[in-house]
Amino acid sequence: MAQDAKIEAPAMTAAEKEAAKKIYFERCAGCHGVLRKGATGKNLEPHWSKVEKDGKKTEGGTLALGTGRLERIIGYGTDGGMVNFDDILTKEELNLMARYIQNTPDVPPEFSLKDQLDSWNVIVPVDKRPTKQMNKINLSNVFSVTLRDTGEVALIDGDTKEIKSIVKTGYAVHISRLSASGRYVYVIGRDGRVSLIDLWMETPAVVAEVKIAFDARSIDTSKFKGFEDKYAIAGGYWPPQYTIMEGDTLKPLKVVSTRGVTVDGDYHPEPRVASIVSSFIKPEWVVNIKETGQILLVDYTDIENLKTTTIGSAKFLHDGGWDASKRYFLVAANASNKIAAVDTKKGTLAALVDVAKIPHPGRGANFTHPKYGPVWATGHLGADVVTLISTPSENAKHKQFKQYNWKVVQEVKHVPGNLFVKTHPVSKHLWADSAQNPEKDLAESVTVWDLADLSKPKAVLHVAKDAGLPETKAVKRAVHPEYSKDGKEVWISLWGGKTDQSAIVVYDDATLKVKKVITDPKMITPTGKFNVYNTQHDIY
Ligand code: DHE
Repeated sequence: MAQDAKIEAPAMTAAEKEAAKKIYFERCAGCHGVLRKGATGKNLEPHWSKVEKDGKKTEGGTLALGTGRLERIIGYGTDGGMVNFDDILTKEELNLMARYIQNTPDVPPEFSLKDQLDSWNVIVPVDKRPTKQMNKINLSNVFSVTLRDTGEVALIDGDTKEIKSIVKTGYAVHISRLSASGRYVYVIGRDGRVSLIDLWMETPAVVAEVKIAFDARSIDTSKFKGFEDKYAIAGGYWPPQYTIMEGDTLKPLKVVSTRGVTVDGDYHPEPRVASIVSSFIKPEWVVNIKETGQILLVDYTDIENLKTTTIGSAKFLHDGGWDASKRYFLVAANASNKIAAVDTKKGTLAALVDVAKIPHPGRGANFTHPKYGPVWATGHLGADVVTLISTPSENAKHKQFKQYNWKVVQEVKHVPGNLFVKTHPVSKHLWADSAQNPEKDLAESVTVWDLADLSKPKAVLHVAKDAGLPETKAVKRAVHPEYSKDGKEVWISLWGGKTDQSAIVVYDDATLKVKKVITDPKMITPTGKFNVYNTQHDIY
């Protein structure tokens, strides 16, 4: 689109800018980036131009779109995957955001090791903590549940379905991860606040906190033999960097910037840290850098002399999970429509697989396909399929499947707007949500397939209706299937508005019947749920 250099950005008062900045951080930065250079979402700079491979120059920008058009895009979304905000933002806020993004983005401040140390707070010192489990909860079947809009995490007993504790955390916790021992839960808020929860206390509570960034999504711990519970690592969206901390106190030890050059050879000022996972076969973390497409294998044996292997893959790395053997980590390069597979034993890229639009695996799902052997599954935000990729196996019985390795062996028909797929080693089912589908009924439902026959769904379960909550106009998104430790139950969050009654619906995986609807006035906007045992051992 031609860009008229004379167009000026709409004027804004300081108060308007402040209000817009807050909304941008909370609702937009995750997809479009703080500097608005785009990743999962489009570039939102006032002017941008890029030279395509054939030497053709393309120009565009928010200024050329103008306030009216931007208001409509933000309000109603687009076919390109932009979600609608007319049910979240008021008309005035839509106008405010349409004007704000035509102005030059502010560059937020950095956040140094000293800033992080200043924010560090050990609430219960290690020597004052219990030396054994002080409660009677079956800790390995506890679910750590994000209560997104209240900045809390609920710890729910998976056996009795009782909420055992609700702890204050950072804003909109993104994920929970477990220490190697299963004693500590690490959670990270979007605001970069890390909280360490000790499950051994009589009532599990936060024992240490630190802020590692202004904007963050990922955290994990050191899980290799000899390093259990020693370190934690958390990744920042802004500033683009990761921090290595002491595992039991969260004392920040080292900050490493991820600014650098993309796989195409261009410098990027905001390469955000996406998923992080701890290897079981080496003392390493796999750290996926979104905008550059570089996968870092960070060796934590000597953090003073940090050794990192940098593996080029594809731009816009996001979420991912292990294959069944836990040797290969498969990560979505979502806006590149690819899955990158890292061989963590060799420290090399095993494969770069072309898949349908915007893969979004969560952690993916591993099972043995009747025709193609071991496969890893990913859903898609932008396509109506669940993709199955064949993964290598050292089991002699799987020799005949080698020919399929790293190929897309099947695209199972689903609907667009999928966020998470899940199965369990003892389950005969594959579950997938469609939480971001524009149709209310589909957003409120999940689909289940029989692993022995993926030709058609076995059931589409309307989770919102099954919950029996009062019907409201607002969409109650059925999101994030998570198995119980024994693989016999599947828990689904119903993620509605902040003032709607929320619920977690627990299904029997064998019969697909509702076993329990967990509701509580204190359980507001549940999203991700992390079963202690399955998260500790990366079972999916
Ligand atoms: Fe997530 C995983 C980033 C929106 C719920 N999400 C991840 C991971 C990243 C990420 C990098 C992988 C972490 C890891 O494994 O170390 N998510 C982002 C975004 O940038 C994005 C697109 C926009 C944003 O502003 O945050 C985004 N995510 C969402 C949501 O809207 C969800 C549905 C609800 C919410 O809480 O905000 C959501 N993301 C989740 C969940 C996981 C996750 C539940 C963990 C999946 C798992 O099973 O491990």
